[in-house]
Order: sequence, then structure tokens, then C-alpha cells
Amino acid sequence: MARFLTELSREIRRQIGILVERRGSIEMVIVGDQKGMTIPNLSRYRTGTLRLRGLRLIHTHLQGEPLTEEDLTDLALLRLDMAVALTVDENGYPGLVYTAHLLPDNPEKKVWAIDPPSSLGNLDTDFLKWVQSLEDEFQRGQKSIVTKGIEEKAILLSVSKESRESLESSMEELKELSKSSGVFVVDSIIQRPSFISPATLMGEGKLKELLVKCMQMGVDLIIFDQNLTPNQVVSISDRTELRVIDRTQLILDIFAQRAHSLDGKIQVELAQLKYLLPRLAKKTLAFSRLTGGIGGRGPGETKLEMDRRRVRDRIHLLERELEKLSKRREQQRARRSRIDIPILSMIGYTNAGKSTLFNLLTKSQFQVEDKLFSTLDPATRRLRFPKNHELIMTDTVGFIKDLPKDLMGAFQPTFDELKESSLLIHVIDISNPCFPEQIEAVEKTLLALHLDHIPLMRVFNKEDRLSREDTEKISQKHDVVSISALRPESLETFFLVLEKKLWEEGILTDRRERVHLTKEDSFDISNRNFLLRGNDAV
Ligand SMILES: Nc1nc2c(ncn2[C@@H]2O[C@H](COP(=O)(O)OP(=O)(O)OP(=O)(O)O)[C@@H](O)[C@H]2O)c(=O)[nH]1
Ligand SMILES: [Mg+2]
Repeated sequence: MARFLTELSREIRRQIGILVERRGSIEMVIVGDQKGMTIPNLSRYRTGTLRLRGLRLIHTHLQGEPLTEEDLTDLALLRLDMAVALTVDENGYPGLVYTAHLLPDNPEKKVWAIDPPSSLGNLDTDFLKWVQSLEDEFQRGQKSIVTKGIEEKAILLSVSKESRESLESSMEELKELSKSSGVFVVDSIIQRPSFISPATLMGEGKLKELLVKCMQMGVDLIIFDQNLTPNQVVSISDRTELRVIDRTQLILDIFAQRAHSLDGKIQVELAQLKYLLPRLAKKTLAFSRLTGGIGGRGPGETKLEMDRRRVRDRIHLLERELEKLSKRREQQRARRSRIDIPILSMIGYTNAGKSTLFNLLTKSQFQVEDKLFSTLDPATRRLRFPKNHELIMTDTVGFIKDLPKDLMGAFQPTFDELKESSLLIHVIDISNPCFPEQIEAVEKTLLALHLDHIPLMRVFNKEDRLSREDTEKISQKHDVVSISALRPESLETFFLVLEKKLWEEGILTDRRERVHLTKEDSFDISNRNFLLRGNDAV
């Protein structure tokens, strides 16, 4: 066969390649030009992303050259069993044979092994046995990473020209998001290339390294910290056959898991479908790969349907449902505003401690977790503060940077609630080194939601995680009161500032009732008997 190939190749002055299946049958014959050839789409030879393709490429090289960069790219991106270059001597006989194959996980982090050239006569490997033991080694590497229960393994990826520092802190957040969504992070990679490829973000070289790493670690899911265009998802996913999701999709996945109320479920599903629709225009496997897994889960047990027409119908249906719910809420709000009770709303970056503070102030027991987006459905409680003033306090979903604007539209009913607020309490986690960026992200979001006209009071939370001196320094610099929502006794100044703010903003207007509180009067801390009494659900 080799002689036949070299002779023919010499005669027509073109490379000839064959793709050979495990047991030796020839699946495809490819004719190239003098220097190279193009392998057609092999997706019908899929054996699962984490396995070798079950095909080896044997092709002729007319100029005696070893395996080229392109050959090695094919080896990696197509996950070939082996790439073989057969050189042709001047008489059309086979010369040296060059071979290379992919490597399982190894300490040197090598992607492939290129064997020393040999003559045809010396090639006496039992191929089937050899390739099976190679696959066994791959599987051992893949199994060495053990996850709990339904956790999915993923590699996180960030490709951008931004400063390393900001990419790193964003990556930390992506890790937290991944954990919150039940993803086991196998590795996180930051790349700052000088040229960003518009189609795949990273260049071919990095793409094949990534793919081989995925095979070595048994990962078939990659999560980008950047938001990808539909075209980018398709090209990366089609090049690698991996499941590819971006930051927004991951966040939506967390929302889908957290949505409990009817409103919440409708809002999340709507946001997911709106995100998917433009992506479904691309007829491709990329999105069908996601069905059921991360990025393809809907709220509850539902899976996201991947059919465009049905998606559109469903969007219309959900929008109508949402409208009905909005009307109902509007009536509720109207009733509330008739009795004219001021509303204080907790807002802030996700995980800042909004729910913890809300629970403390209203003596409630809503879910508090060291996870991003633990609150999705808004909570509302009535309370008295100070003394005989009635207030309503609400807790809502947290904000995060880079959430696409059209997705926020789906959460409009939640944000509409915020519109009725008399005061926004912006809870900030000062123990997070990125808190200034978080403040900016939150207050920018308020602007985008047209909520910036509502009086706002910032509060620094989690002061217990910093030294007293640091807290004081930061607090003074920004002129913001600091508290720890875990320590009721730290709230003294907060109450004074809050009360002052309420009067200043005209939220508390009845001046006759204005009593200057003495310390004993306002909150008997040891009993946690704040003036904040009531605990009636609204
Ligand atoms: N050390 C410390 N931890 C706090 C403090 N306040 C809240 N936490 C913790 O921070 C985590 C997040 O608190 P949550 O109240 O759920 O935060 P959230 O702002 O409601 O977050 P989302 O609803 O996820 O947006 C929890 O593990 C809390 O126990 C604090 O003052 N000090
Ligand atoms: Mg919360």
C-alpha cells in the first residue's frame, strides 16, 4: 500500500492521504497539492469528545520533509489516532516514515510525541494493541480528577487584551460563579495575545493545546470569561467539538437553578430564550451540544428547547404571562402607595451581604449563602423604624458586571419594584479588594435601569474581615458608614446615619414624631430588640 501511494503520488506530483480506521479499512482517500492537503469534515466519525477519533492519517510528503505544523494541528484538532508522513524518494519509492501521536496527561505538559523517523521495514508495531493502550492511558488521566455527584468538569478561559490584573480578578469571580453553578473547575487559563482572532479569540496553536488538555483531563466543557458572539461560539465549538459557554450563559444557568417563584421562573426562562434565539440562527451542532447540561438547563426540570420556531412561540407566551404578573404587582403597589409606606430596598453586588443585613433588620430567615446569586426572588417585610414609623424593606437579586443589557430587560418586573423605593441601601463588601469596581458596576447598572434619581445610601459591610484601622481608613476616605451584618452591635452608627438620611430626604416627614433617640431607646443590642420590630410579610 505504501509503495502504491508513493508511486502514484510521485507521478501526479501531489500529496495523497488515506484515513485508516482501527481495523485497517480505508475510510477516505484525499488528494492534495505538492505541499499539503485539506481533510474534509470528520464529524460523522464522532466517538465522543474525550476519545481518539479512531482514524489514522497516512499521507505522502514529496520533498522529504518531516511532519509539518499543519499535520500536527490536524492531529490535535481532529484527535487522530496517529499522523504519519511517508516521504517519497526520487524513484517513487517510500523513504523515511515520520509518525506522531497525542499524549495523555504528563508532567512536562506535552501535547504530542513525535517519534524518531524510521524506515518502512522497521515499522512493525501492532497498531490496534498500541492504540488501545494509549486510550487506556488517556482514560486513567481523565479519571484521576474525581468530582462530587453531578458536578461537571470545566476549564475556564479568559482571552483579552485588558490588563492582567483586571483579567485575574474577573477570573476569580468566574470561578465563584462556576462553583455556584455546580461546576468543578479543573483549570483556569488567562491569555493576553497581541492579536485577538475575531472568529475564535485565540489562535490555532492555543486552540489545539486547549483541546488536548481537555482530552487529557477528561473535560468537554469550556467556560469563557468574555461574552462571546454567536459566531464565536459556533466557530470554537465546531473546531473543537467541545461544549462552549460564556459568562452570561453561566449566570443564567445559576438563575435557572435558583428560580423558585413563578415570576422568577418566567423571567429566567425568558432571559435564557432571548439569549439563545439569535444563536439558533446558526445551523450548527454547537448549541445542540448544550441540551440538558450547563447552559442548556431551564428553571426547574425543563430543558431548553432548541427549535427556533418553538423558542419564538414560547417567548411570546412568557412575555404575555409576565405582563399579567406585572399588572397584578402594579395593583399591589398601588394599594401600598395609597397607604403611603416608604420602601427601603437593599441593592448591591452579588454576595455583598444584602440578605444577611435584611434578615437582621427584619428578623427574617431568608436564604443566605456564600454563593453568587443566592437571592433571586425578591423578599419584602414590613418594619417599624424609627419608633412608630412604618417602613417596608425589600431584598432583591444582586448585580454583577457585564450583564448584557437586553437580558436585564427580562428582569424588568424585579427592577420595577425598585422604582417604587424611597431609598436604596447599597450594600458593599469592603473585604473584597475589587469593591471600588463593584460599586461602579452597581451604580452604572442603576443608571441603565433609570433608578439613579432615587436617594441612595452606601453601607460598607463585612468590616469584621478587615483590621479596625483599615476599616476606619477606608470608611473615612469614602465617607461611608461601615458595619458587619453578622454583628448586630456594629449597627449603631448605621442606624443614626440611616435615620438622618430618612429625614433629610423627606422620607420621614412628620416632624412631630421626630424624637432624638437615646442609645437605650433605639436599640437594646444585647436583646437584639431593635426598634425595627414588625416582621409581617407584606
Ligand atoms: N464575614 C462576614 N461575612 C458576611 C457578612 N455579611 C454577610 N456575610 C456572608 O457573605 C455571604 C453572602 O451573604 P448574602 O447575605 O447571601 O449576600 P447577598 O448580597 O444577599 O448575595 P446574593 O443574594 O447572592 O446576591 C454569606 O456567606 C454571609 O454569611 C459580614 O458582615 N461579615
Ligand atoms: Mg441575597
